[in-house]
Amino acid sequence: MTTSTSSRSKSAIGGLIFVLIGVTVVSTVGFVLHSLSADPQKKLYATVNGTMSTPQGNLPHAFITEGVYPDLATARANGSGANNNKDWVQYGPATHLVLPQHAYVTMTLHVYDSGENLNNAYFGKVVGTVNGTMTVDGQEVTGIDPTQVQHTFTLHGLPTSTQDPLFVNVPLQRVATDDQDNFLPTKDAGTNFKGHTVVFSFITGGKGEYVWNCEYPCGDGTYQKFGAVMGQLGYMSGKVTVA
Ligand SMILES: [Cu+2]
Repeated sequence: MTTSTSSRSKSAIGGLIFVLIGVTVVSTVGFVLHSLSADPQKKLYATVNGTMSTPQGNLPHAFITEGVYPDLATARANGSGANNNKDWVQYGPATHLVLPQHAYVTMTLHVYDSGENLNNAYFGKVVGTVNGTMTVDGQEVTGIDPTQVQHTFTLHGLPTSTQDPLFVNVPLQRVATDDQDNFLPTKDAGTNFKGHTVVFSFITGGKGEYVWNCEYPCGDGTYQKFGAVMGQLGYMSGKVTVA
């Protein structure tokens, strides 16, 4: 009798320990995944200023500005990269952008990096913007030479999503370099002649969660230049919340 009670309580304790281990494993995994996907910087909110008349009626006109930098020092010199610790190419000051729903969004990118060839010429085209165009240093274009790209801003949804589709691709014109890899001055006063200014607009639908990334392989050689920076949130990829 005593034996059977004690073995029953032993197996109850064993069961409890098993459950506790299970809970610990699940919460540790959850915590790790959560911290890996946490925003590396503060969110950047688009500011609304006036309205824009569009085929979909008068929409709030929202503005948002980001920079694209070749390294941490250039990012910091331009007020970006405060929370970044890797000396990598990077977008800034934020990689989680918040845009208003049903709005005409004008995005300005000041871009300071050099570059090479795209591995997929598709991303050299402007896709999903108003009129299918962007301006580069004030000149309207529908794409750029795929050998002259520094990075891309490619905004998209997730395949399983039920929210409104949103796809924008903008290739960013590289800054030319001399044969010692020094940046050559540009003609763009908006970047103090150190980069290019890229402006484009697109129209948001309803609320949703989207992601963006760079489609120019700018990482290290781990896998076809898709290693390092291309695999870490907060530099060449991030989130877009339409709220
Ligand atoms: Cu990139």
